Amino acid sequence: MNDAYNDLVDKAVAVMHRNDAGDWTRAAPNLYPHQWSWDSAFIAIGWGHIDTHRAMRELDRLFEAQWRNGKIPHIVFDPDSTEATYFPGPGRWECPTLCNDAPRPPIQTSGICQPPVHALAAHRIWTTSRVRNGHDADMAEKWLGVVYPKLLAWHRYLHTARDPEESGLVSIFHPWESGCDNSPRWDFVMGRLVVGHMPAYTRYDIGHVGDPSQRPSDTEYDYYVWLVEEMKRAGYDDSRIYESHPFIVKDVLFSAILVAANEALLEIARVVGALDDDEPLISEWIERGRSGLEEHSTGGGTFACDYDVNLGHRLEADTVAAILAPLVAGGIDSEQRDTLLEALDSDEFAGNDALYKALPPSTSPSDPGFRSRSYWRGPVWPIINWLFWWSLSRCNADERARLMRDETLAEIRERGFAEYFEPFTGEPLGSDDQAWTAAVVLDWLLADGA
Ligand code: 9WN
Repeated sequence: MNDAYNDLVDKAVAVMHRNDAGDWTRAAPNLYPHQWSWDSAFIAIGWGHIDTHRAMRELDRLFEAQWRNGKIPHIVFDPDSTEATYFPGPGRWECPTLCNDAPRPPIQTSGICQPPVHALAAHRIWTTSRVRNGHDADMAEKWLGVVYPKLLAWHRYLHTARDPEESGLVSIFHPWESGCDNSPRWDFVMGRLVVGHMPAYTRYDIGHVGDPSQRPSDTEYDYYVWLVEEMKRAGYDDSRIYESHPFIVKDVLFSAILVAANEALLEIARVVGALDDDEPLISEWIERGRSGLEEHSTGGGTFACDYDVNLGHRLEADTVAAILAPLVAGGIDSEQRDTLLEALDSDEFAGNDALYKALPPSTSPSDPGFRSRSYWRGPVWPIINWLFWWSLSRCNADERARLMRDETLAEIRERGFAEYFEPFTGEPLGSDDQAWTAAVVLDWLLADGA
């Protein structure tokens, strides 16, 4: 590790400790005072470089809230927090009242899920522990045996309840499930929603961020809350939701992450001795996922494209997901890889000379939905860059992967541990002290060979 970065490691560790709630980590101090699913997986990777046991505990606490049907909820609420910190809180979701699959109080969760990065995290905690020392490696290996069935149940849920068509692609029921909430990817479907009568609500996010232009609009929030009300009416029953829900979308990035997570799961199955039993199933999931992505693509099978299940058509938007999804899913040939790299380094994304750093805006500046300071409509996200780095390394684009890592580290060193950054000025946006931003810094700077 370059000495210039020692200081950044110390700062990242301090961010992790400031968000640490004991056996789980707040996604951010005020804006996100609970445990979020995909944040928690990245955060666990970060903890893996500080304390293997704490990393394992992070994911254990998330899995303790796993639904009976296998779903990992997108939020596990802090039992000591009040409703007046984050909206919607447990009182609005009403999961245990409406659905027998939801965990019982005192565990309280939301009713939706987020991208399945957990098997990747579990696998990475184990590989990190092997570099740390023999004791940690033994402990992590035993732990893999405990989490393996939970991960398998989670992936099974996604491949069945969320893909009844067996298309290989996962259907999401809410933009929050994508993790890329107000991305223009969802504008077409969201724009057709008709919001009915629902109880009034108060947003707390704007109070924490201050500047509303960095967050989704009130209209977008009404849509979000309305979709929650629709799922509540269906008792969070996936097959009932599938019958009439207005937002059923095949999300290519979510699906690609599931392919990569299935590959990690296969490796975990090998470590825990479950390969003979489960390999055929997991391999089939991987194959199905890759062919689903190929089917739902543009540019001669290269760029991934989301799909509206209700209307049966493609959702075209110029966002990083189109390039990142095929890279994350892997299994591409060198010609496809080069086409994707060319798109990544074009004017539309990381090759734009006006950028603060050579980092891809979440939405291309030429997309009509682009807004440079608004959340997923343009800003640069460190965890997206980590996913780029990880998948570029996997497809032998090491130099490109290093540039992605180094530019992101430089931005964070200069501008702090923000949730996201304005692409042209580097202005830190959203929350300060975002835990997963610190976690990817730790992974980049402390992983063996960094
Ligand atoms: C809704 C916690 C989460 C991330 C998401 C990000 C944002 C929540 C919100 O924050 O979403 O889930 O209230 O805006 O979009 O990716 O997991 O960091």
